[in-house]
Amino acid sequence: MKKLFALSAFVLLFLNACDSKKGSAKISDQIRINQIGFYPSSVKQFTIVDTEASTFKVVDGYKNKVFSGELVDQGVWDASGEKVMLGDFSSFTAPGAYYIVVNDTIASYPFKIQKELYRDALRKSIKSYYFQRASMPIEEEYGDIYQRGAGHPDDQCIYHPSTGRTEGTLNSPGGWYDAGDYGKYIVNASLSVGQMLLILEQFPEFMNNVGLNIPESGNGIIDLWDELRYELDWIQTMQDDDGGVFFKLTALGFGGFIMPEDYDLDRYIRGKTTASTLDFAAVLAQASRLYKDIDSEWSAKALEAAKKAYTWAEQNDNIPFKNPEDVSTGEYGDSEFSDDFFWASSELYLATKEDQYKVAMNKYKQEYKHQLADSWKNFVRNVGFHSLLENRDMLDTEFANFLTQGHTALADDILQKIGQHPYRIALDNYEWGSNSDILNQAYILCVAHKLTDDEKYLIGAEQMNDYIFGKNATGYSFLTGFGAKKVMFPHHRPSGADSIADPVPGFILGGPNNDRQDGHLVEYTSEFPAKAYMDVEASFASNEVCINWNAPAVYVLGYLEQVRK
Ligand code: 9MR
Repeated sequence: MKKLFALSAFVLLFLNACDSKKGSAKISDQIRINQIGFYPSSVKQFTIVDTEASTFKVVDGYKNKVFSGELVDQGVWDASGEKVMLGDFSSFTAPGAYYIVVNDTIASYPFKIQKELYRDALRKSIKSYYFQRASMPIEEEYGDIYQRGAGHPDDQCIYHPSTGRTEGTLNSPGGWYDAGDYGKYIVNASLSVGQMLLILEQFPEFMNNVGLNIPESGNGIIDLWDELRYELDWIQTMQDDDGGVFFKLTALGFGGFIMPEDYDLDRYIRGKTTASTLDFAAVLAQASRLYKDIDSEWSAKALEAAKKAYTWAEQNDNIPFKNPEDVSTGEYGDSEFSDDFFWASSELYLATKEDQYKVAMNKYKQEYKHQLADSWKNFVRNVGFHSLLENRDMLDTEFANFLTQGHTALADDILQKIGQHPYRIALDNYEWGSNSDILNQAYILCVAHKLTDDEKYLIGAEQMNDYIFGKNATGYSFLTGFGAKKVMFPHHRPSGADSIADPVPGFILGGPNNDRQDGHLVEYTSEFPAKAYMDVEASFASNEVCINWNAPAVYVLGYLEQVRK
């Protein structure tokens, strides 16, 4: 937390300095810029809306003009209803703290140009998972002012009638809370861990330098591995003796905004499904491969569990999940399983090199379609692609080339959209969790960069990432605790109940959602899709946090920190 205070103090000092020195220029929401800033070598762009101005200046904290440039008209953006101009100062590379000034009257929020730009954001976005840990206290030593008691022992979870059982309980402690609610859901847990495993696979040495100050720190294992393991160990408790995997562990409803330790609703286990079983198989096979050298015993057990789950899913290949009538917690509804089969068989093949999984992978050959990833559902398939691409040397050359071409074609589509978009993003649909769609597209571009070493993909990933930190139609920085225009009221039970003004740091918010499923509770101030976001606690549809929204942020920030020097 001390760092957070230091950062806020810096922002305030800087803003004050700006106030006294920048004449009549006032900080304005009209300028939308990444409020963290830019690496020296990055493309540096911002938007300004509803202005007649045609030029801008980059000014340092002492009012010295260090760069001037032209604003380029982008027309009216239908999704925000604003006339957008774009400014670009990429050729300015000197490290320092700056702001944009237009017409000598309006100024942007301050930003920096520096190396290791996202180190703190990366650390905090991973640390947010520690704050989501169920069944153990968050101690002051690790959680600072966000310390809290242990919530949800989950040692005697009741089998809901949908499991077909009438007696006994399940011991299923640990794992992370899914989101602003206290549920634990296998499909989303698997996806989130699967996405973060890739950064560890690609850059283990780098991630070894990203210390988190969690209870396991100092045990000789990379902290991110330990954090993921906390979730993976819970995931394994959800497997039934026959290999099938229960769908979720939640109360019957969401419950109020209280701390985890004050929660006293009964916790239920819901029935086994095809998707939960396959996603379990996939992530445990992936983890078993990557944990082999760290803990061979754990790795072997994880692989056995994955194989058993896969066999169950083959025999039960069409069991969707539907909330029973008395249950209103998250559904993660999905009745299309070819993507889950694809991810699971790909990971099992990579983990075992066994022919049966290769055959299974080929069974879904017609489905080798790289997905743009609008919504978590589609990213399941991509996780399989990314693991295969990272291990191309294990594949037939023809197949490896086919996958590489598919991925770069998808990345090129994204780049083309970015090039035509006034905000230089590729999103055209604002749905639930739209910020994760942005980050997942950036994720795809990072993978394309890793494959090809072509700078254009890295630039695209950064342009998308700028959106998250303020270059968006709301002007908010969408990572809690970061940026000058901060989100203060996330739909996150501990942040709402802990009596601390600032929310728990390091969470990605859902973002603009034009479906406004919470419209009966929240008065949205804009009719426009790209502005369908409200920083109010009640807004579960636009202002919640979620483990699968943070996962691509961890990957993208980790990738940029590793690659951008
Ligand atoms: O991210 C999920 C989104 O795609 C769905 O439209 C929405 C409604 O089913 O649920 C979202 O996931 C929520 C989950 O069901 C429960 N925990 C909070 C998740 C984020 O809002």
